[in-house]
Amino acid sequence: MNNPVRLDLENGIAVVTIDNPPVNALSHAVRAGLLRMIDTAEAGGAQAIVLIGAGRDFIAGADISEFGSPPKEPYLPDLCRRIEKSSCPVIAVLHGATLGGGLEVALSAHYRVATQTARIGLPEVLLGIIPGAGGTQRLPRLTGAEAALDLITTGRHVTAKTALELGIVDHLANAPPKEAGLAFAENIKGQGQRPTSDLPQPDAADFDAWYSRMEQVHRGQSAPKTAVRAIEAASSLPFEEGLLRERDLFLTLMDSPQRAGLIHAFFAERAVSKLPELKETNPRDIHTIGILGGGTMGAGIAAACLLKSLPVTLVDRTRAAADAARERIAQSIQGAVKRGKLEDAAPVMDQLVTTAEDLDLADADLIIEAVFEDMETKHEVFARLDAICKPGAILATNTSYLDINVIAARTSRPEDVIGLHFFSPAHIMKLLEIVVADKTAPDVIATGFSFAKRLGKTAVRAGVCDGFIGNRILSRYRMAMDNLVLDGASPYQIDNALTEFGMAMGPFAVADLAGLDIAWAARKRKAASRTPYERIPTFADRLCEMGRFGRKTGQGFYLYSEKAPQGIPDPEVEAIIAEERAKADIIPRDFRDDEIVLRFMLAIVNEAAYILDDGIARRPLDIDVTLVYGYGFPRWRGGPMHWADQAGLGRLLDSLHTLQDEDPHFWAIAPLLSRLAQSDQSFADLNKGMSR
Ligand code: T1G
Repeated sequence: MNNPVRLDLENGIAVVTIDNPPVNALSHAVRAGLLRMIDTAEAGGAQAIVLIGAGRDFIAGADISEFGSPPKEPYLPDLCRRIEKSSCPVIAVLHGATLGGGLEVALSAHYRVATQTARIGLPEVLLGIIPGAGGTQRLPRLTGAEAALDLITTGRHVTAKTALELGIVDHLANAPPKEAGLAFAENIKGQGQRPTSDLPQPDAADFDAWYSRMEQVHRGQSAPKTAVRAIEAASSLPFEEGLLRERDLFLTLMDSPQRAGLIHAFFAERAVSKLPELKETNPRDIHTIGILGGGTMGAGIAAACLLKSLPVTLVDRTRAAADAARERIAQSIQGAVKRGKLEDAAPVMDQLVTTAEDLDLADADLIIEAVFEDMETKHEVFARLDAICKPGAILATNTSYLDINVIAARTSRPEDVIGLHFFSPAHIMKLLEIVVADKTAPDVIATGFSFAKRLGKTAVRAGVCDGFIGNRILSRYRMAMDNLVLDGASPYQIDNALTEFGMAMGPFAVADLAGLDIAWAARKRKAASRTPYERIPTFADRLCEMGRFGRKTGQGFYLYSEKAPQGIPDPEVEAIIAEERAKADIIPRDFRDDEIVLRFMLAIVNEAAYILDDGIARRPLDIDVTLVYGYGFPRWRGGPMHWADQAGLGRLLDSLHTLQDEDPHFWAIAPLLSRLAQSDQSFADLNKGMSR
């Protein structure tokens, strides 16, 4: 774009409009344009300057696609200083996204007016950085240190009304941005400039307490605790020195792998829905949802739909089962009320019909089956749905590993069949795997993605295989960790090493939560097809034989009690493991935490490379988003494929070769990984050109 900033004179007032779609980010051209227009307005003797954004947003912040390239002048902090020192009074009109550098521009203006649409915040910590253009120095001068600490360390957005209460804005307007700015300019005529930097320093807060809280809450992350130090500078240093301190801290974070990981995650989660078939196809209309099966998953999916105002008809086998499902759904909706997500449960519950009559699904536009995970049962269900549902209805299965091609073949309309794999609790977890079978029609895929968006979920396209993307990888890293236990590591050391690495939970704590009986049943089911090389976690079988199924039975790998709801290690489990090792003639050895983490990551990355080669995931970024949103992988590491690129594929390949010597079958190296490493390519190279 030639000139993304323009100036219009309106009765002696310069209206400067930033027009850089989609969100008016502060690209180099915008920064340069703003500087030029401030000069022009002053030279022309404007009485005031009104800053607005074209379209919905004021400014959504720095242009983060420029991060990682060498910065170009004018730099944002200098632009902000220039605005603040302008010889004309400057009024910023905050509307739509007014975030990050966008808010920093507004804080440098002399007056701030907000319209009702404004979403105001400094979300930099979510990108692994802190505000770098005076935000940590100016905001606390307006709001006090406590409120600034809260806003900057959470990165949360506030409404115009809250911003007024906090002292961030001077006035709320009920008019379009330009009119609001011009009217305000009239009102402040003759009042001159009012630089935020002239305001008194904020009082000190208990910065050390904030710092330790950030270390605890955001384990492993640098940005939130660094933000505390920057805000501390606002109360302890003169303004100019505070700016320099902020700059130093900001630049260190800009160079960090956490920043690179979080920016990768930001773009990856937007790229997952950029698929050729979605560009060319319109989704089908979805007004009503049918759900078959009212267990944990079915009820969770129903709650997810209801919370987004989609009417649901839920069918279970008996009236009593349907009533129980209604009760489960009501609890989830009540939970949303308690969490402040919803005001009143009643109108939401009014959109729900629970019944034992599957003919009631006849009019639904999208039917999601969430019955027992068993192929025979699924066959029956799909044959029935095929007979009942109207033409054009989408028949979805929530299976987490069964072959959807086989399920689709049971219907006369395989093109209408798709997998919608939700994660439990379905009304809370953000990930939805959209599993595309061989005959699924493109508009059905498009509908899956638009449905996910409607539910506020992040959808990833997956192909059909045992476990799709996520559970296939999970099963592989679980096996790697089980093998480590057999060889000498304790489940507690493994969980600890991986949570230190940043995983939300360790794999053994997760297994306890999911129920050890589930994996036990899967092991039994797969026993016949097991290869002779597969190692069996007999210690887990032993726990199950003792009725230790995890949290639901109060004991699994951990012991649970009212006093220790998160579980504590159990020496009895370690004794059982030792016995099983002895039976298998294994001489246990010690593993360092970094060896554990490396094996965990290699198991993921190697399996992911197979998944890419098999076409189950189209791009590495789809795998990154799956693991971050569905499996508690630390977002600030960008996802496993991004991690692998950072670690260096050549180095990882070397480590895999060493492991292959130890266990050639488990650690058989994915050809894609060798190809990439040998040609000096990365997973990021595979993402390129595939996300538009
Ligand atoms: N830079 C570049 N592109 C951006 C962008 C940004 N800041 N924000 C959004 N986009 C693109 C996005 O990739 C997508 O592109 C399109 O805009 C629409 O976004 C010095 C260092 C603004 C609330 O962190 O939170 O300022 O995919 O799909 O749901 O201190 O985007 O269509 O090609 O998300 O309506 C701080 C990040 C930067 C804001 C809009 N700012 N953005 O949400 O649409 S750091 C942020 C958002 C900074 C200074 C620092 C959201 C949104 P495409 P979208 P949306």
